[in-house]
Amino acid sequence: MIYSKPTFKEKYHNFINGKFEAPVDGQYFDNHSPVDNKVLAQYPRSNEKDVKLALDAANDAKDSWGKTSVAERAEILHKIADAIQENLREFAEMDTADNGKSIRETINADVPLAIDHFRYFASAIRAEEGSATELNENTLSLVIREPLGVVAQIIPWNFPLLMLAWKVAGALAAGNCVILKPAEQTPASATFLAEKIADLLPPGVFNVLHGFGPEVGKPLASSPRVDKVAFTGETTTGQLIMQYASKNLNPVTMELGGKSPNVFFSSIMDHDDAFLDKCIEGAVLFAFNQGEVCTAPSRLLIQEDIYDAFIKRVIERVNAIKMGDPFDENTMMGAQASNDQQEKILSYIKIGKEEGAEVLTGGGAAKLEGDLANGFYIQPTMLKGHNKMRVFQEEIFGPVVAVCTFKDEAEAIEISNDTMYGLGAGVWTRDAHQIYQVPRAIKAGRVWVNCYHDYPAHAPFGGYKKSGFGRENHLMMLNHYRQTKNMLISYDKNKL
Ligand code: TXE
Repeated sequence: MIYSKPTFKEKYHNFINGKFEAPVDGQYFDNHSPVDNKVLAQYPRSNEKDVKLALDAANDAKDSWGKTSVAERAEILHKIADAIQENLREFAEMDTADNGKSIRETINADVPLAIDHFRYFASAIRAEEGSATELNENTLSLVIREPLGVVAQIIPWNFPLLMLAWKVAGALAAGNCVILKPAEQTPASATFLAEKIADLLPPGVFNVLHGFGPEVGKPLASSPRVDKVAFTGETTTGQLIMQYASKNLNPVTMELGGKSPNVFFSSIMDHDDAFLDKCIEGAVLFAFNQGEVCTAPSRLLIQEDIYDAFIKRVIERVNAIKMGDPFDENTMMGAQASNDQQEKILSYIKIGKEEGAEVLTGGGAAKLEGDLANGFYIQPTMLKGHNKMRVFQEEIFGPVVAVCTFKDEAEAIEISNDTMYGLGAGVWTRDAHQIYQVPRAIKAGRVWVNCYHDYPAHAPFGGYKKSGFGRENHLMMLNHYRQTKNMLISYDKNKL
């Protein structure tokens, strides 16, 4: 079945104070689809004047929203989930048109997961219990959580709706007002969501500002009228955003880049069975979402005694990946998110070749036919080399995996930890000792063992080292969006 590109209006607006507002200075930018490089629609090129309007709205709304009952907030979050569910196909088609990823991913993963994140936080806040401790017979310690107030959330383009859900669901559940800045490459689904939920939330609780990082993200993150900044994107952008927020001593959470190792031990080839097939699929997941995933398993580490046999089967599987029209439900890999992104990936493939890496498969742009010839497609590419090469150290953010071998467990751990990042990792083995000890030794916030690319709402996600800090999803996210108040109550009539 071939899905269709949704119909876009010519022009969209910001969503501020429960209404769609044209940008104050009347400037817009064209949003192109990476599928065929055609213009989808125009979005506001906002600046600090629009930021001020959103800040006014959110600050006006924060006290009353922060005081809504948990039950009321939970019900609203469920209704947001319902609204996405009712429009699942449109959201999927919109993200496919906007980002270029295949419809089978948006319809089966991105949108259902976004729904589940709203449902998870709706349920999680109902199940929370407080803490009261009797410190001695006359003193009670109460721990109370309060919303922070207004939070700025700046998100990237690789999972437009899902990254929104990761940020917004927890923040609203904790009782905050949100000002969201979607990536300029993928503004569509945030606006579509605002249309669908405009009547569900009081004005000012959820605001969407479109535009470019330095023009709208910077004044937002620098404002003393926000109480927290949450960011997902490139490590260097995260460092800038921390500087802006530091002027106000505002808390930040940072979900940044990665160069995740995916480690395959010899024991996987002890039997030719379903588990080995699963391992081969796991090795090919570098191409999932065109490799535009912060936890993409972009370094493939294979124990040297199984290298020849294993890599042969992995390459066969990579060569069977069906590239093509992202709207075709049989397509596994669609377009890269933008022209810039395609150029960046091609430049890294060139760097890899110049560094002496061996091209095992792929190695260039993919040529598609018709309108798709104008889109931004890359062949899934495997480069064999060693961990000191730039293609092993720097985030490419494309369907390019850097492959190397290792001798033993100690070397696998050493190579895994030898980058500045620490976001994700995969470990594949039949050995019970390795199943526990190797993930414990890898410095990364999420280590998948005998699986990969699973992102449940109730498991914490975040980075070590230069991959950031703070956690998203799971109950612990709520405390990144709340103040902790301690009340110490004395019942002693006499002593201080
Ligand atoms: O990211 P940016 P870009 C990596 C990936 C990719 C590279 C560049 O390697 O190739 O980053 O992508 C906003 N103040 N990741 O340029 O710049 C911007 O408008 C405030 C990894 O798109 O980090 C967008 O909304 N905001 C990654 C968001 O930041 C600013 C996901 C992300 O853009 C800003 C995306 C500024 N000065 C890219 N500059 C991951 N880890 O998931 C930009 N922005």
